[in-house]
Amino acid sequence: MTTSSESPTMEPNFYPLITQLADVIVQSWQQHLDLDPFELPEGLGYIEGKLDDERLMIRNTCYQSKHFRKMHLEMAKVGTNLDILHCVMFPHSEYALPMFGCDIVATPKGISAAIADLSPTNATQTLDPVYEERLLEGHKKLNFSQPRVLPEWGAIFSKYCIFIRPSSPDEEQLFVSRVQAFLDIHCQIALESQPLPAEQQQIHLAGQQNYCAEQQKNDKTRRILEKAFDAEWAELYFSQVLFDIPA
Ligand code: BLA
Repeated sequence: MTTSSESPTMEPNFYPLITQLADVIVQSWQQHLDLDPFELPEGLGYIEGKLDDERLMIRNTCYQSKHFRKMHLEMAKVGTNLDILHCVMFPHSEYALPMFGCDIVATPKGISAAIADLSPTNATQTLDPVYEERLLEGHKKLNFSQPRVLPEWGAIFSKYCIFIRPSSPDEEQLFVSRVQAFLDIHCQIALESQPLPAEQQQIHLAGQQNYCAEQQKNDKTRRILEKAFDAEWAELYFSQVLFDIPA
């Protein structure tokens, strides 16, 4: 394994939807929010490992803002057969905000999984009515031909969660436009939100802790990381980079 904070000199080629969505995400953050850099733990910004003699390359981009403790975008390449986009926006728990999360898993045959959600952090596992109001209209118009069934730990997601295998370029673009809508809605509502009284902040902190604990049950992600590195490193990466539980 080698770890380095430097970017590769060669720009890797990702599955086109991954590059497109990464641009949409970063542009949306830049458009709506005042961004400051967020430093990932030492040595975990740019990573290379080996998986079945194939290269694993992980590139992380990370920011913070007034309302978000950490906005993390990861693009990963596993050999020549698997491209991954992973993104999570962790709110500061002073605010009653949900978690934005998105994951795309692409193979040369197409995308096997595309998932995006605004996931509740409150005690009732429901979204605030201001989110409901803005999400409902667009949700009714969505029609994907290959919806996928969430794993057991997927109870953390909202009823607006999209989990699909896109079956055409049109469906890929429908997915991107829905993620764009999630980001616009989320950033706009975040900018208008005020800090909660201290006793209510605890609820949203617990909600984020639960979200991270459940996401860490994703064996498919863990297996990839364990094969490329080892179990100990996978645990470190899961708990310090992908889903670090805010203290
Ligand atoms: C599924 N995630 C997967 C799969 C792989 C990864 C290989 C299986 C694809 C399939 O079933 O078709 C791999 N994802 C990764 C890796 C990283 C990654 C290696 O992010 C990072 C290094 N996952 C998330 C986030 C969400 C998420 C933020 O990271 C949701 C907001 C969801 N990924 C998610 C879900 C599945 C998945 C629900 C399906 C799991 C299952 O079917 O059991």
